[in-house]
Amino acid sequence: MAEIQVGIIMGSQSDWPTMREAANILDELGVAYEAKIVSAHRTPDRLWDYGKTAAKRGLKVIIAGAGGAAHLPGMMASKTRVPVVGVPVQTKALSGVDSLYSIVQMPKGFPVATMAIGAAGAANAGLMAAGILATHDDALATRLDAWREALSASIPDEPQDD
Ligand code: RP5
Repeated sequence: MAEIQVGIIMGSQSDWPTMREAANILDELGVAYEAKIVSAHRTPDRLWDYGKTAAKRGLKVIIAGAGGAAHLPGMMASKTRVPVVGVPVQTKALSGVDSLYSIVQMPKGFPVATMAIGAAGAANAGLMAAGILATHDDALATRLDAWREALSASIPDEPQDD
């Protein structure tokens, strides 16, 4: 089995429908990943252990999604040098602007590469992780180029009536 180089973590089971978009992209591109629930507030010890061991376990990118007071991506970035890609999960109360602001405005020294709110952001997180890995993986780079070309080719020249 391929070595797991991407960790997808999320604050709650309720984040999975969003974060699955990242997993779907990685499946399409043949990138091995793990998916775990790691909550900054509900399971802080789990967060600490995950961050402490991430680099040693061979993770190259961590995709972290959370909603509301979304501290998971930033706290993970504080605990590991493995690059963290943050996904603000859309919330009912504030539509995910709360999540975005909680994730994006990191202090100097602990970056989180913050994606768009919701499903598009999660899918882009998968593509971002694949792009990072592709800098050192020619076969993946070829698959990613083909994925991007297929997307471009699927866009019609002209709009259609329904
Ligand atoms: C955050 O609280 C999670 O990331 C989730 O987006 C949000 C709500 O969690 P649940 O109450 O649905 O478990 O920690």
